Amino acid sequence: MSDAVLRSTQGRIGILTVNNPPVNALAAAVRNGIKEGVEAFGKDANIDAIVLIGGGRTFIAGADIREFGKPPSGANLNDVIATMENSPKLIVAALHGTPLGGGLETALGAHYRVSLPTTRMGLPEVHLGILPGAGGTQRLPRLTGAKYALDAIISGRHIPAPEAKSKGIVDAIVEGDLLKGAVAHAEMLLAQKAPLRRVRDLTATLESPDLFKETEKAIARRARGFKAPWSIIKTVQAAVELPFDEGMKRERELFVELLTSSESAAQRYYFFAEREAAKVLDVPSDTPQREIKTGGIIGAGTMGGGIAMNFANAGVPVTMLETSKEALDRGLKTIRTNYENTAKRGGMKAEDVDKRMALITPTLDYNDLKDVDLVIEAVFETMEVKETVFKKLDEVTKPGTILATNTSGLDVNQIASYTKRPGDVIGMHFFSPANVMKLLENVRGKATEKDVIATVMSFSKKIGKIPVLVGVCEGFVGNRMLRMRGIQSSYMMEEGALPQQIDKVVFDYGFPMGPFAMSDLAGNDVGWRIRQGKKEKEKRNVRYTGYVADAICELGRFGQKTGAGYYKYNLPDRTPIPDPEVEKIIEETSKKLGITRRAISDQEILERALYPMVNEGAKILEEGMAQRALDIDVIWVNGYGWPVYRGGPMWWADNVVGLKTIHDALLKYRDASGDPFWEPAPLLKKLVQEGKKFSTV
Ligand code: T1G
Repeated sequence: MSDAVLRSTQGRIGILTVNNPPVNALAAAVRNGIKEGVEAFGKDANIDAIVLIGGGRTFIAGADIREFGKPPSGANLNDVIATMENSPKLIVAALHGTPLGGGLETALGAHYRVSLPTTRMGLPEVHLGILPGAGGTQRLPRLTGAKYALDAIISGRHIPAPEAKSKGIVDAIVEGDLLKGAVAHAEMLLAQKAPLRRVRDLTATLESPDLFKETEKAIARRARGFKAPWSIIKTVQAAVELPFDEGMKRERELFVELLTSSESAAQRYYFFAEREAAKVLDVPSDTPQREIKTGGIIGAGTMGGGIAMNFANAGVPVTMLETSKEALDRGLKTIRTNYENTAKRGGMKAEDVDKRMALITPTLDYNDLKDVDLVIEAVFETMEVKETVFKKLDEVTKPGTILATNTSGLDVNQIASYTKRPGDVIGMHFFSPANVMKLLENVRGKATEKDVIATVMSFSKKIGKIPVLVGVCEGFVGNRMLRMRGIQSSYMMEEGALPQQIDKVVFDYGFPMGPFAMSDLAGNDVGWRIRQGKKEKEKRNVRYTGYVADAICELGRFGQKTGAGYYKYNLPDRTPIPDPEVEKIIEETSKKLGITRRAISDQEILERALYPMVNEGAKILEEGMAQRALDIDVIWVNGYGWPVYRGGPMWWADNVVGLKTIHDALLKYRDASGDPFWEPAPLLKKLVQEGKKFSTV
């Protein structure tokens, strides 16, 4: 008997406690332990009922994802659950923490379920590119009806216990000591001679005959490119239309199909990558951290305001500084409007709007920041302004205050050099809108102290962000790689492709939109001013990328905000419409550049848009600007819309395309264009020679 499932008794109640920290994942030993425990108590004349409970912080949080793809060992989960369901002794599952996936499915195999009020349960397999493969798609609809089950399984959301009770997923909410409550509940059921109620015997009600068709329509946009949501619809349909065992067969077929798909392999990789990215290789997890009880924000503009909201959302008081009362009032007004809109959409309680606003203190005086623990500067992106701000912060804030800059590409080491405490300076690059976007690129300067890094990485999680640590280089990781796609997209436009063709290829690959629609959204004038500022056009032996972009900007085509950019827009409708005017500008530009336009295939567009990003990723890795390839993937999936079912640029290169294919294609384009832009990164060459992957770096 392994100690993955501990057996004990209380009176005539047998207790099975799952003991597999940190989240009681259903590893083989756990599956065996539950099955053997139920069978043993089933034969034990001194036992009348069984309670299944999780030790530690949660009931079973699902199958052990690390076991996927490995040869099966131990009892099959469906057999374990069938053993529970067919047990001669009444079984009560006692739920706390996060009973998820196979964990909730196991609980649905019990005859009754009780839960703490704080428990959050669900079937989130869709986030791993699969579906519940242990009866969840057949049993949940039998408890809640098809409509609710379909939404719960397609969204993969965590269901709060009170809602689960109202839907019949759990039978009772237990306050205080869960085990005591569960044993009492079992004894009450025994006293009532309650039946051995099997969920499989219930009927899955279909609330409306068009449910499945309507659901397909409803999810079409957000489920684009994913496989699992569509299979989930088929499984719940089977639950409604087929007898239980046939429905289970259908579930198994579709489960195995998804489990062996590249999409699920990518999403399972990403599950662990996101967690690994939070760890810093040379900063141990027990590194002492500085306490962040209060914050300060310099700048109440779009970024500053959004960042301040993150603090308030996490209950951390924050002081927001601006140079003028107008700017301060404008910033506060925007924040309040954002909160009020969220409350209108039901995303927060109306009374919480004032509570959050009360945590944000406006000021015009730097001295009001002297005692804060963390200051984040979000002012205009010029080094002159950064210098003024950091010299002032160095002067007024107490020793130990962490000084962070939200710059999206300026040299963090230079900014740190404006202070006498460069070890306390770090970059915290938020993405717009800062109160919504999950990604946070934390930028480690050459002097940044380890306790500052440890503090900022965990504080990032506290404010609901997914932190990734990167080094100081132009554009850090995300923008630096994005620039590569931008360069080739401009060149392909001059050589023969049109914005709508390039955007369609990138969109069909799975990005929310292509580079030109994105530029129209962000405003083409932003890049135009930067190009003019940097006099890029005059640079010798660097092929300029802005000929077409400049031409449309000179006509005031700044994008959505002016109703025209690379596309035209029938505002307020923001659907991009291809514009013959732009086509004419592009053709004239090609002529001026002496370029004979040619047909460019979608495959060439995909390669020229994405392969240089992978190559730049290799350079970033070899320069140590990212710790691991997975960090780059987390940045791209979370901050730049890389479809998660493709894993991210580095995983995709490693596992779908293959590094040799990319390497050889780069050489092909180099030789065809003579442009050193295409030179494969030394790391890529080395890995190809050694037959290795980015994941090994
Ligand atoms: N398998 C293996 N390891 C897991 C795991 C799992 N299911 N869940 C978590 N871990 C590890 C995680 O990698 C981390 O490790 C540590 O536990 C703490 O996790 C048949 C097939 C439970 C809400 O999708 O959503 O059941 O980094 O940092 O923020 O139908 O983990 O410390 O080394 O995330 O408090 C379905 C996945 C599986 C739930 C806790 N279940 N887990 O969040 O901690 S598929 C899930 C979570 C399935 C059946 C199918 C979260 C959590 P390390 P953490 P957390």
